[in-house]
Amino acid sequence: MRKIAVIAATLLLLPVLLAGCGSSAVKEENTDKADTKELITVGFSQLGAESDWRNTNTQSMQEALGTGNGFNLIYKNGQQKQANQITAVRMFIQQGVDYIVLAPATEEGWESVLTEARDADIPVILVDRRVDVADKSLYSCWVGSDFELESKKMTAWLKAFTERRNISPENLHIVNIQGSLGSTAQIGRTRGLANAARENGWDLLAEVSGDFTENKGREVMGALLKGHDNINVVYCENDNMAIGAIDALESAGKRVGQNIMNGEVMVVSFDGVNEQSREYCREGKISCIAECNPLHGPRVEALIEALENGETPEKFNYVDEGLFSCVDAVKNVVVDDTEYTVQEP
Ligand code: GYE
Repeated sequence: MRKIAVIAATLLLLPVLLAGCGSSAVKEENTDKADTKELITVGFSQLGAESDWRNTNTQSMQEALGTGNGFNLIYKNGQQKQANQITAVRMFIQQGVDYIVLAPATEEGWESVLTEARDADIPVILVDRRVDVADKSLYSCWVGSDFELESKKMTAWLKAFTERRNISPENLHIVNIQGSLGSTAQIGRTRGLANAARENGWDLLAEVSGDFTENKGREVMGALLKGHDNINVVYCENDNMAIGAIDALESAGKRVGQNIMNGEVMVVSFDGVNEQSREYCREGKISCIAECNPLHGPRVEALIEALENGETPEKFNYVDEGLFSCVDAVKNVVVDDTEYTVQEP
């Protein structure tokens, strides 16, 4: 596809190249254009700009897939709406890009547009969340996090914390402020908590989506406080919602912290990207953060390179992640036979 474009562009340029031999200005212009032809064009459909994690992820992609590294990146923000992303992918297909990178908002509903991309011979690389399609050959590969593992680490931390402080399981009254419903991050993090609550006998009072944004986190927390008077753990599926939730808790006269048998509300969350949440974690306002690594750019760059070389990269590529907390009751957790040392953010 690219080769054809290069040949066509060169043919179009030929008269200019021949006519402009004596003029340095024309030569310069031609050299620039010739350089552009070498770039690999990537259409990147990012799902939105809802969180600090997302913005860092976008930045990582823009840096790795910049012209300096041989790419021409076309970035489209889907504003958290799948319909916008489908339009963007169709536009990339029409433009004849070399690769499509898709960070899908939700898992369902991608079959048609991914089939269109395959029919156009454009490889698709998924980043962050996944798509639920029966035919896995509709995308080349995926890079992202194991969201359920993040949640297992978090709930292992919570279990260890309650054991160290002699808090019996039925005394945990938890609300889950979920991410955008139907997204892989939400599904994994919600499932991990629901399983742990069932296994440990925790009281899971409510699950409500805060759409991964600070404002929604604040709003949902306010509503939850009106509906329940015994909440002592708030499990937020990302840091931005945790920041909003803490605001709502404090505005309602609650104290956030670890003394949950004496009226404090424990907040835990995911990401560890945003500086305010890391500061809250150092202060103990957020008791634990399961890290979610947004730096996918260099990995996507390497995957494209592999595809360019005719290699078949691993289908699923996981990033490494840890656990942050400054509550000294828990030093490490073990999940699926792997030990994770709790780190300072
Ligand atoms: O945790 C959240 C973002 O899908 C991992 O989406 C991503 C999540 C991330 O909005 O902050």
